[in-house]
Order: sequence, then C-alpha cells, then structure tokens
Amino acid sequence: MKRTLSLLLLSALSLAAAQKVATPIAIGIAVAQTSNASLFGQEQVIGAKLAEKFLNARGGVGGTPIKLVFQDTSGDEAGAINAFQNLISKDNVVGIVGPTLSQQAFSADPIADRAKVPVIGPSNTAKGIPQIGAYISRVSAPVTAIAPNALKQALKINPKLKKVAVLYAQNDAFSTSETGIFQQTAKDLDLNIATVQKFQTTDNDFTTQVTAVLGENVDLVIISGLANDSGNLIKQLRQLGYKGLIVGGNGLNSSSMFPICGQYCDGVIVAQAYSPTQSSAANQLFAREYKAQYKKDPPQFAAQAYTGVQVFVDALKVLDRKKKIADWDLGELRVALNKQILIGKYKTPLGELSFDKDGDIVQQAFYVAQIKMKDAKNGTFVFLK
Ligand code: LEU
Repeated sequence: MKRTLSLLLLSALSLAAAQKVATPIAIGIAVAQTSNASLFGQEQVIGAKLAEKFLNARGGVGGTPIKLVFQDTSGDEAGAINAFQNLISKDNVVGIVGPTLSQQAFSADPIADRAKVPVIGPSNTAKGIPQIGAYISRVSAPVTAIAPNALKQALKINPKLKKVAVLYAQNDAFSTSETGIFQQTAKDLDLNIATVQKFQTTDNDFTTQVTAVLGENVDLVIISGLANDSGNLIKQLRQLGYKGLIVGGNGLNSSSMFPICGQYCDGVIVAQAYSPTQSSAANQLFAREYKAQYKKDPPQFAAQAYTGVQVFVDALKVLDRKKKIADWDLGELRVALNKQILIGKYKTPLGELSFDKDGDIVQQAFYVAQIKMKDAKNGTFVFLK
C-alpha cells in the first residue's frame, strides 16, 4: 500500500518534471486591469495585444503562435502575487511581462524568481528591480536614466529657475525612488529645494501640501506620484494660484491623467523612454499599426509592454532553432529562456536594446515631452528638442 502510494507520488512528480511546453506558447501578462493603476495597465494591455497580433502574423516562434494569458494584478501587492502564482502554476506560462508598479514588483517578482520563471518588467522604474533576482529583467529604463532629463529640460525652458518644491507619494516604492533622483539632480543643477512635501497615492485633497508650496514662492514644482493623485495635485496647485513650471515623473506619463487635471495639465514636463518618432524600422511598424487602430500616437507604456512581449518572442525564436519549443520541458525552457533574454540584442520600438548583467535595460535614447491640452479632456505629449 505504502509502496504503491510512493510509486504514484513518484510518477506524479516525474510527470510534473517532464511537463512539455503547451502550444500555442503561453506568455503571461500580469498588469493592472482594475484599480487606479489600470490607468497605466490599460495602455499595457493594448501594447501587449498589438505585439501578439503583429508577431503571430509574422510566424510567431518558428511557425508556432504565442498566446498571451492575462491575469489582473489590480493595484496592490496581494493582487500581483496572486496573478503571478496563477500564471506560474496554473497557466504554465514560459515567462511573465509585469507587474505594473514597482511597489508590486518588490513583492511578486521574488515568487517568480524562486520558481525560476523569467519576468520582464514593462514599467517598473524604481532602483533595485533587476537586482531582485537572476530571473528579473526590465525594459523600462530606471529613474536614474529618466528623471534628470526632465529637470534639465525645465532649465532650458527657464534658465533662471532657482527655487523648487518637491512633492512625492511616500507609500509608493517607485515614487520614493524617483524623488530621490529628482532631489539629487536638483542639487547637482544648483537648484534650491525650498520644501519637500509628502502625500499618499490614495489622497484626493492636497490643500496642506499646496499651501506649503505657495508659501515658498517657488518657480518649479517637481512631482513623483501615480496618475490619479498627481492629476488632482496639479489641478489643486493651479486652482490655488501656482503659476510656475511643473515637472512630473513617470507616473504622469499617461494621457489617462488628462481627464483628472483637465486644462490644468497643460505645460507639465514629463521625461520619456519612448518616442513615436524614433526612427527604427521596428518602431515605424509599431507606431503605424498603433495609429491605424487608435488614431493617435502610441504612449510609452504601450510601447514598453509591446517590447516586453517582443523580447520573449525573439529569445524563444533563438531557442526554437536549437530544439522546437514544443519539445522542451517547461522548467528547462524557462531557465534557458531567461539566459537567452539576457544575452540577446533586440530591435524594438524603443530602439535597439540589450540587458546589463543584472537584467537592467541598456537603451540608446531618451526624450522629454510637454503636455498640451486641447480641451478639458484631450491633449497630447509634445516632444521637445
Ligand atoms: N514607473 C512606475 C513604477 O515603477 C509605474 C508606472 C506605470 C507609473 O511603479
């Protein structure tokens, strides 16, 4: 009896160990489809789906199509952990593009790392993300590479800038990471930080912070937060009379914010890791396809999510030429895929990219844009020279 049981157990175990890769090839997408973070997540879903359609139309992985499996992370850590667990153990994906927020990545990524499942962060920009583990990389350039560009651009627009106010969401890992870089860069550029104000991503009323900022007579305000909070903060700053320049961080890089701050979004300066005019063939194709469908330029978070899926497909193609993906053992494929991701070079909508030894993106060009509102709901990011 005992023997039969252990035999059964053994064969179940070896079955699990010898699990083949399903076709179509399942790639997990774990982004925020609900909650306030879905303001970004919606753009990521669109980008990922475009990649699926586009890459499958061009033969997928050596003739085998890919299939995206979506698990909603919502906006918190628990949601991201749950999504990752489902993708890893239930959906048997080869790897995961996600999650949306760094705050979520610090909790969910270690689970994938322990399970030896490659994760490509599509938008996580806090310091320390690729260092979470060997299986974690990202296609979203870190705050260190992005944030300083916005401040330099602000100084170009107004070389007389001297006194600045800094505000950030203290309950968000990315926002606290980004404000550190903003503050350091401000000092390096000889700007005088008159006040540092904190808020929560869940806040709606910013009277206290705005009053403190107005009391300092600053000529630049620098904000690190997410879309809903930052949108309301900008609106209240302007309504209460602030007239100077505003620099927003990565959390302000979405047109989903426009209906929140409305006409008051006008003029906000935001650094970009993607430009619709980037001249590579890969981007021309992506931008054309996106524009045909959505009648506007593709946003950064869509381009990065597209790139995440593309990196998986390009790396899978290399492995497929050695041995057809369907013949791989899933566990072995995940390990080999992670290695391949890290050594590859990719021609993507973000331009040509590769990864450093930690899995951080090595990207060639960055940009800065300024928001131009047409009316209370619609506007565009105008790229600056
Ligand atoms: N860059 C942010 C982060 O790392 C997310 C983005 C969607 C605003 O959390």
